[in-house]
This record gives sequence, C-alpha cells and structure tokens, in this order.
Amino acid sequence: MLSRNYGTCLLLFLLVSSTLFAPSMSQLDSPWAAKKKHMREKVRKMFYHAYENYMEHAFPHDELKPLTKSFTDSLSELGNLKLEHLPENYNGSALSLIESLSSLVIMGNNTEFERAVKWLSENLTFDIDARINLFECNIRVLGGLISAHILATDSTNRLVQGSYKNQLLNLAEDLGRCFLPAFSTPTGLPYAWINLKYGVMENEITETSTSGCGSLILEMGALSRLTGDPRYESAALRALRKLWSMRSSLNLLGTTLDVTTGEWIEYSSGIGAGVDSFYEYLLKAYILFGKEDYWRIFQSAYLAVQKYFRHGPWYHEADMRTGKATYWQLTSLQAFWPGLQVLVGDIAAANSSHREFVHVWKKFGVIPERYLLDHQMLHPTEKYYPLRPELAESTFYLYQATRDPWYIQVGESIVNSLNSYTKVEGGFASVRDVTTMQLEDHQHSFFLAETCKYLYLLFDDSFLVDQNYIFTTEGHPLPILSSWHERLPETYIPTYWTYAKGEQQTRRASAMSLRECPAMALRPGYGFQQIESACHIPDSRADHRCFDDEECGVDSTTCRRRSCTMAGYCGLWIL
Ligand code: DMJ
Repeated sequence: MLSRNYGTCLLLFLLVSSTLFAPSMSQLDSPWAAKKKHMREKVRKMFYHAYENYMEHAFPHDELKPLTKSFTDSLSELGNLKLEHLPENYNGSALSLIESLSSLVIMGNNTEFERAVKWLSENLTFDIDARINLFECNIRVLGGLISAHILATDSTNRLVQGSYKNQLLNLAEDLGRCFLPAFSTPTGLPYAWINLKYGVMENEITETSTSGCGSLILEMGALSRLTGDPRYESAALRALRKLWSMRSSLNLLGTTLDVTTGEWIEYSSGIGAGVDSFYEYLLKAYILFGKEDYWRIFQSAYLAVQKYFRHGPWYHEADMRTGKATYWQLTSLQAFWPGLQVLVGDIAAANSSHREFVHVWKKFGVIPERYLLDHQMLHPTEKYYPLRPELAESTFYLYQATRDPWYIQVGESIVNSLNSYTKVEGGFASVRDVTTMQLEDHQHSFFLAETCKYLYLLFDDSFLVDQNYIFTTEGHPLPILSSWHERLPETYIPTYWTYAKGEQQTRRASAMSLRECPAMALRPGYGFQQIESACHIPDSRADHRCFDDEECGVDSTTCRRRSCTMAGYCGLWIL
C-alpha cells in the first residue's frame, strides 16, 4: 500500500472541517473571540474601501489606480507586456469585479454578489481583439467566473431573483474556447500569450514559465467537469504531463522554457516566481480530482524541493541539472509555501518558514519583493510590495491547522501595516519602495480576491463550516465533490489521527480511513470504524542500503517517505 495520502487527509480534515472537529470558536478560544470579531470587521472595512473605490473610479475597467482615482486595463498588460491590440472603445473586462465575487460571498454580501453577477451576465464579452496572458487570465478570470458560478448555483440559493441561467459558466466556456488555440504547439505546452479573438498571433513569443504552463489544471479541469467538454482538462493535463517529463534526474524543473521545442531556457528554479503555483496545483489537483498521478508527481516534486532548495527555514534556488544552489534570495511569492505545507501535513516545517517570513514582514513593515539572503540586503530594483496575499494566506492555513492564537496576532499586524502604510483615500496602494514606504498608483485585483479574503477567513471561517473547499492560487474557492473524484483516497495515516470533540465524547477520525470527506463522516450518528495503518512500505533491501530514493520505502510510524542518504542508507533525514 502507499503513503501518498497522508497530507490530503490532514488537509481535508483541517481546512474543510476544522470548525466541526475543533471545538467552536467561542468554546476554544473565547478570550480571542472578541479580538477575532473586531479584526474581522476591520478586514471587512478594508475590503469595502478597496471595492467601493474600484467601483466608483475604475469599474468596468480592470483595476483601480488609487492615488489618482483612475483606472488601468491591466488584464491585457499582466506579465508586464503592453497590449498592442486594444480596441479604442475598450472599457475593460471588469477584472476587479470578477475577482471580488467569491470574497463578496464569503463576507456574506449576497445582494452585491447578485448585482455583480447580473452585470457580468449582461455585459461581459471575450469577443475582443486583446492579447492576454494565459496564466493570469486563467487564474483571475476563468477561476473567478467558475467559482462564482458554483457559488451562484449551490444549495444556499443566494441569488434570490432566480434570473441566473448559467451565464457565468457560459462566459467561462467562451473564455476556455479562446484558450484552446494556445495549446496547439508541437509539445502541447501552451503559448504564454494569446489573442482572445484571433488566437496565437504571428511571431508570438515562444517562451513561457513553469507556472505559466503547469498551473492551469484546476480551472480548466473544473470547466470540463461543469460543461462536459473534456477538451479543457485534456489540454491542461497534457501540458502538465509534458512539463513533468522535462524534469531532470533530480526531479527538478527550470523556470522558463520554449513551448515549441520543449527546451529549458532558465535552468535555475526555486519555489517562487515562475514556478510557485506549479507545485500548488499538483497537490490541489489531487485533492480536487482524486487522480493518483497528481499525488505521485507532487510527492516526488515536493521531496526534491525539500532536498535541493531548503536551507533551514529558507528556500534558495538551485540548478535543476546539478541541484547546486544558484540564488540565495527570499521573495515575497515564496511566502505561500508554508500554506502548501499545511496541506501536505508538514506543519512543523510550515511553522518554521512562516516565522521567518513574519520576521521579514516585521523588519520592513511589509514583505519586499526580493531580499538577497547572501548579502543580507534588499534587491536593488525589487524593493516593492504590491499588496501581495501570500503571508496572509499561509497565516490563515496555519491557524486552521493549529488554532494557535499567535497566528491571530500575526494577522492583526498584517492588517495594521496595510492600514498604516497602504491605505489612501482612493483605495489601497502598492508600496514602491519598502525602505521609504513611497507608494505606487496600483491596487492589484488580487488584493480583493486574496489578501482581504485570507485575512477575513483567518478571523472568521464560518464560510468553511460543513463545507469542503480548496482555494485556487488566486483564492477562488472550488468545492471538493465526490462526483469529480476519479476515485476516493486509498490510504490513510494513523499517526495523523485527528480528534473530533463531540458533545459527549471525543472520537478519532480520519478522512482517509473513512474514504470520504470528514465533514460527512462526522455527522452525528455516523458509525466510526477503525482501520489499521496501511502506509508501511519496506526498503528494497533488508540491510537498508540504497543507491537512490526509489529504493527506499515509507516509515510506518510517521508515514513519511524515506530517502537515500549520501552514505547510501535509507532514512528519514529530511526533517
Ligand atoms: C496572484 O495572482 C496569485 O496568488 C499568483 O499565484 C501569484 N501572484 C499573485 C499574488 O501575489
């Protein structure tokens, strides 16, 4: 039997049903309940300050420029390339409205959600001569629409007028269709840029990033499941498989590659920019679709990261061919990693990395985009902080996993910094330089989709009670549905038994043991069944000697994969 599901078990358990298993907020942390309520209201105000200013000064354009109270049509410029083909009368794609949809629902504003859905249904079109970045458009627009469609049609009947006829899904499908020509390459790896109306432009650049072509599967997979058209999921899966086939013998990938030749361009990579969501989507795709392949790939990729990039709580970059360290840099995007580690079940590692990011946040007031660890100085040209969500995201996951009120304090200090340094009359502005706190005229849409959402969920997770969601890399929730699962998880980890406190008794429970979502399993009256461990896999040789990791098994106590040490023995040395 296999060990691969231990993380998923914990993750489903922690994220999905924490409020079920853990004693309720008021029981467990009553001294903190008032603080959490107060902070939740502070975050709600932040969100509406950003949202209302966007609606007043920028909508239906894409993003708000909060200092000048004007707008930018950034969707077509994302990835720092200017759009050459924007029609003169183009009014934008209401990007920040799309990005706000799921946050509105999480904050309980069904009226505004309904108004937004109606406007988008009547006005949004992708029939425009616009060259867009496939990855950004996928995570922000396709993900935003799909998530909102699901929220609009779930059993809560939040759309009271009953006028919703799958318009958001139809829009998502229109967009998905525009994406498909990008995948017509000899390798199946998609172009990074595509014109919504005309497909791949002549002389289009063939360079893309690992995350750009390896993290499309959640949104495109969900689109296929919702529409019954398999083309979206197949295209994204084919690209992901091709990408993984390009890994080195160390199970490492580079950062950039050519989609026509399938050759690497940049051999150095880490867990930050250009690669981050590749790892994230492997694990989340496994959770959402239950395909064992995703777990196998994720497990190998995760172990390689821990082996070649990790240096204590820090992660440097390394050359995929040799595993030798290349750049010793902390980047703001890396701060999502502890959140992913919570999903894996690696809480101790998550906690120690998270603490370092918090330390950096406290040192500068926010997290700078890039910090040179070897020189202990800021990167000369990347001193900015564009309101990124990653630290808030990891803090939310760690609090869900541990209920340690320390994370509430971290959340509070993030909120306070955002309010003191970035709040302006016209919204929230990015920080251009963390040493001077000089501002920049841009409120990125992910501030509405992610930063405010994760902070809100940190202080009030009532949206997650009795629900099974995963969040896309842009923070849009997708429900975990058994009908989307290829098959249910096979194995479970007794070491990770979680205790569910009922009114009269405490019960042990595990998603893996029961082979279904714990929220279902722990309903009152559900018969609890104990099943023996299945994670033990012996090493290939009885004397535990090895040449590579493949010859090592899985530790029966911790259910961790053993790996081959430099001395040629299988062991649990990655700790
Ligand atoms: C967001 O668009 C997503 O979180 C993405 O995965 C990374 N960059 C931004 C936020 O920093």
